[in-house]
Amino acid sequence: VLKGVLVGLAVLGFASSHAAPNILLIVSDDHARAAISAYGSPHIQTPHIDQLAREGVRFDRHYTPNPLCAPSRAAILTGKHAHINGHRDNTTTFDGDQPTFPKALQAAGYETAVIGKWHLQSDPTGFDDFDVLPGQGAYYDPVFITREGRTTTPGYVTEIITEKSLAWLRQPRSKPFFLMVGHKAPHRNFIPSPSTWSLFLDKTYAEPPTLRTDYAGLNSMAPQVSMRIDRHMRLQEDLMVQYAPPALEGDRLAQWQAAWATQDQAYAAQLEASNDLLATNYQRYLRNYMRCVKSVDDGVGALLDELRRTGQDKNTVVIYTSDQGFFLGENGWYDKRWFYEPSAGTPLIMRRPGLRPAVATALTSNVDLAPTILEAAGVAVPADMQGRSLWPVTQRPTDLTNRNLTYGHFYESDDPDHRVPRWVGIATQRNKLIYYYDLKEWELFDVVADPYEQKNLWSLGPNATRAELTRKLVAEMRRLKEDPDLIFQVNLAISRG
Ligand code: SGN
Ligand code: CA
Repeated sequence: VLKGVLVGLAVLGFASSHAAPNILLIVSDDHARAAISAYGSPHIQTPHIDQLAREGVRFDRHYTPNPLCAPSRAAILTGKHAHINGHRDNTTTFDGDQPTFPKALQAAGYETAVIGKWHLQSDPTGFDDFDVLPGQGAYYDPVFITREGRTTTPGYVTEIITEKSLAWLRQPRSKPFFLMVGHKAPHRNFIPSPSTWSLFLDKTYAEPPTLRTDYAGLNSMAPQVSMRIDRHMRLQEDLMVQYAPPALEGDRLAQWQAAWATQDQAYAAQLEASNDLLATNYQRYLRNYMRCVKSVDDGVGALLDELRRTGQDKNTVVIYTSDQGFFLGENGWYDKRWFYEPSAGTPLIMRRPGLRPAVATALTSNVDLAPTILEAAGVAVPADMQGRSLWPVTQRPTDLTNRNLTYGHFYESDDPDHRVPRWVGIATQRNKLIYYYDLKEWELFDVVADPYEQKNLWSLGPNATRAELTRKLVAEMRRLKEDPDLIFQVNLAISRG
């Protein structure tokens, strides 16, 4: 560790002129890039996340290797892929005995805490303090788990997590801190705060060009998955028509009902007038999702204000990301799991004091966060971490231009709710190659010419690009020590063309 610190101090101008920096990592849940104005969202203004982007590095090709909540979080903590850290799906209990970056920070003298969404079933390890939601947590009157046990906190989850985080930041301390703030929002079922119930009523959300795709260019499961905004969103629990969160009773229930009655009527009237369930549901879905995002952005603003008020902004690295993205109507869908851009593509913004703002187009992954944070702290990165530090980009954005590939693997095979087929895939600057190994089907996209990923070029037959990409996929699987049986299957499928 000492050697790592010395190397870190020698390399980093920032770290050598300051004490070890504080680190604030904010991880929201299912927050699509398309719902952040810094990423060009037509749907919402997120001024506080935008401020981070204006003052930091915005990563435009950042991905989660496994577009599902718990595996993505395990990848963040360990810097390793699911087949190495053991966390392949949402039903697994995280092995908290394995090395993680919070443990390494703690060993290097950091005070560490995690507040909010955790979703890894076992109690957090590597954190001096934890105050986390059980499982998915609740939007209203959530239960939190600490070392002392479980308590119900009245109120709205995003605001409570922000308040708890502010309180933790205000505790006196002599050590540098690492705080991981996990927001539940804007996760399904997109229940907004009383402060946003009546927002965006006049807004009409632009429909993505693929809202009404016929799936003709895609794999055979794409038209069949249970992710359709018109067919699968539940009128009450998802669209919140004639619905109220179970926790609300008495006056709070009456207030909810008063605020929603006219919105429910407007929904019914729009449906009646248009006879277009997809368009009507889409508007209703996006409005509630964006309300949830608004609370997350406000929470980011409150934390940034607190750092500024205390002068800690000058010595704190702030990172904003999500566990993965989310479909906001692309392919007619909500939810995630696919390697397609809205789902596996993930926001990542990183600010450090004194940084020259930049946009990074390198292909990066959630497994890179652990080594990045360790390097930022001047702590040696364990050799077996599979991610690679993004910290150099905060010195010279061009340093990452050699990052030209990212890997993903989705494992869930028995989920009756969504039915997304398992896959392995790589993304490069120009292409995405996906192999659905249960379907034995391939997809190859030119993401530059076809950013909405509608034209599967695999069907054009063998060619040089295809040969090169399949070679790269197998090489990456070998490098990452993937299951040899799976590598064998992939090779076999390639040889059969
Ligand atoms: C719940 C949601 C799903 C979501 C999974 C996993 N359904 O089951 O929409 O994909 O969680 O999400 S809901 O009816 O409970 O809202 S994850 O982010 O935790 O992976
Ligand atoms: Ca998630």
